[in-house]
Amino acid sequence: MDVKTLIEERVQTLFNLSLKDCSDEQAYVALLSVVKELLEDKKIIEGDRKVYYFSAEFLIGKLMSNNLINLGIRKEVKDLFEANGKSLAEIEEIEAEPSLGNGGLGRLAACFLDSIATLDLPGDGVGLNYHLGLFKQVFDHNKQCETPNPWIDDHSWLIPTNKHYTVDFKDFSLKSELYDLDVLGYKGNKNKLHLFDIASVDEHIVHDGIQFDKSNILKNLTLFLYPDDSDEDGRKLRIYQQYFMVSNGAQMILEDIKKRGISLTELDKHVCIQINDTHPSMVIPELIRLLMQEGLTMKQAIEITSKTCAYTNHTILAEALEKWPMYYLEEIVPQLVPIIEALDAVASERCADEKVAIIDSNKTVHMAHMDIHFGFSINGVAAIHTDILKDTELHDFYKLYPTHFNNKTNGVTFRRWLLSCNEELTAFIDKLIGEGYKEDANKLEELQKFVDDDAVLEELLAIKQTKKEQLAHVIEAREGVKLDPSSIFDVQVKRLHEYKRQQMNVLYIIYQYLQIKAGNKPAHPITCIFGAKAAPAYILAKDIIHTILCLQQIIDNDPEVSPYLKVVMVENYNVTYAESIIPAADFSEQISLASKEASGTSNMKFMLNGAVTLGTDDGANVEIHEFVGDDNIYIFGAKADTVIAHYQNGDYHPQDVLANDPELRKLVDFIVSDEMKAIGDQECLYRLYNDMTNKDWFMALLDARDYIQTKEQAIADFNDRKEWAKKMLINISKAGFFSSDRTIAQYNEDIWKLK
Ligand code: GPQ
Repeated sequence: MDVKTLIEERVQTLFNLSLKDCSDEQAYVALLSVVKELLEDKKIIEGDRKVYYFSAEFLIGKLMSNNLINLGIRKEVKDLFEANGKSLAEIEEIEAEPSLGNGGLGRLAACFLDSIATLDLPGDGVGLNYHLGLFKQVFDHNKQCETPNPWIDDHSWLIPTNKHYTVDFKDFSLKSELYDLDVLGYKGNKNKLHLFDIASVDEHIVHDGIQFDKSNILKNLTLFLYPDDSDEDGRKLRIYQQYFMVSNGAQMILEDIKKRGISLTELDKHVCIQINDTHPSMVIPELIRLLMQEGLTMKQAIEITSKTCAYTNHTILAEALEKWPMYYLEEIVPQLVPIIEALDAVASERCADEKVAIIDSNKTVHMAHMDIHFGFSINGVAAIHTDILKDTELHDFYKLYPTHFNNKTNGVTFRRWLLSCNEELTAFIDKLIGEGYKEDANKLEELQKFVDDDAVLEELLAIKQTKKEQLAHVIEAREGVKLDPSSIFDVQVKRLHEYKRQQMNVLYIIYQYLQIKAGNKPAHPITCIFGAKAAPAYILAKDIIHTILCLQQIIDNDPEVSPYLKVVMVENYNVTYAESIIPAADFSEQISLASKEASGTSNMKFMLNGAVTLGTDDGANVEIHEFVGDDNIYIFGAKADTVIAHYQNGDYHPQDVLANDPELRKLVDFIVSDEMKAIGDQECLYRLYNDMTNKDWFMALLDARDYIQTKEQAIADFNDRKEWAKKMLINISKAGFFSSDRTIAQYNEDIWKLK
């Protein structure tokens, strides 16, 4: 039966209505039920060897649109709804976005699952089923407040399974429940995302935002992703979560191997476990423990585990490399302690230097060190990132294991970040070069032949305009803020972190504000769009949000300024929001302090959608720069080696910069001006001001001047519409390398070696 008939009949059976007469909600429920069945009928990708991607986060976004695309039926369904007076886009809105991730790391995991299935490789995700997600961000009095983000309802895609495992902690054991999500490849077969949970979790213990008793593990284990770890109970809860995730995953893998009649001594020939940053690192001692339980010697178990596990590093920020006091592990998972001690002993035989020790002299366990000593591969996520790991941050390990280090520059799935979120651009590209690029993204290069074709350039600008108008509608509906779609849409959307330097963007806004007040209008009106969540315990990040929201208010209320400058920070930025913001962007802000952004992935999504990058030579910006050339990107700021030297010499002081640049001082001073203090919280404003003027650990002042000048140049260039459209076209045509299909092919070639 064709899909149209299936849907029509389903509405009839479920609601006794015709598609024309049913509500959008009813249409959604019927569509969901049909699509779930189509997924169920898909074959599971098989192979002798399989990868398991262990990750604390899977920021998968809504699934309907993606599933329709990968089933190859989106157009049919869209037409059917249209013929019945309904909009597929509106119906897709109804789905709640799963809240299983935080930022780039989690979104990368989701893109990877899509590409693994698309390349027809056997590979499953392993994670946790957080009921209330990270948190839902709401703004109150220009401040971020956190509330629960429930997303599981009767219409979720989760598939209950009958699989259960027992996970032992020191004081109790937990029986897990496993929920699966189908991950369908583009016009292909499927893999699974396995999300572990327990039945006793109780959402009712949450009060006053996202407060709850952090010691009540039975009720809180899978409530939230990244529970506040500013106190000891919070840190211990994270260990409970991590061990629960990896023990379940490891048990599931061994069960499958045994069922297939394979000897556990052959495990590494059939399984590869990719450890996504350090959150799942305890899988190493846990797998060793389980193998020993099955009768292997410790030596055998260590050897097999080392040949099975591979580690991806996503950061060089020392504070993001997890370390746990040994006594936490003794209190929670004492069964791992002798194994970790044994691993530490083996590691120190290989190298006695404490810098590479697993357990240091303070009895702290360094999770990344365990991964590197006892995994067979360690990779960074962009060329410059891997180089910095080798040369600086992990240099001592590189000397020990030079052949284990490799780079895998990140990528994004074009199914979601072009086909699904930008139908207009997709249709236009189809018309210009055919659909081959959907299977082989490098074919986007063929767009180059239109670089002097005026009609093509004009159409590209027209599509961007359409996407900007659509975004303006979304933002008006959701935030109550009216945007001018003829202004430049300048976008910085990402987690709020000092190293990403939203505070430097703030200085630009203050600069522009003061310029306009002084009678100097910008070359083109500009709208600065932000989206960012701050970790609940990250005070300074919240101060930056407060400052942005105060500026937004001041500018909104100033008729002298608001026709030329607008600021909007959207509430609860998430994947769904990104899908309307990214296609509408003119400028892509990628302004991290060089050396600090491991890769970035929004930079890739923006270029794919024809935005031009304003960025530092950091992360994957470096590779984007190489691909598009100097004329099609705006690079500014200190280079990574300069920055690293400043840290090594301890010779960067914001006061030195300010002493030489009175103009810049005025911008910083504005943060604590009367205007700001009249509407803002003085404590927050002064805390940010004092930090920026006395510490400025991520050197925003160092690059601020260059940043402002570069952005002014970009605004001026924007006015030459034809030249700008060429930049857009070249960015799109060079985006092919950043498809996660390429990234996954490389993981497979160098690390996983699946069929
Ligand atoms: N990343 Cl360590 C996160 O989103 N969360 C984390 O905890 C860590 C890294 C990001 C990183 O900041 C980006 O530069 C990368 O593009 C992204 O991981 C994926 O590799």
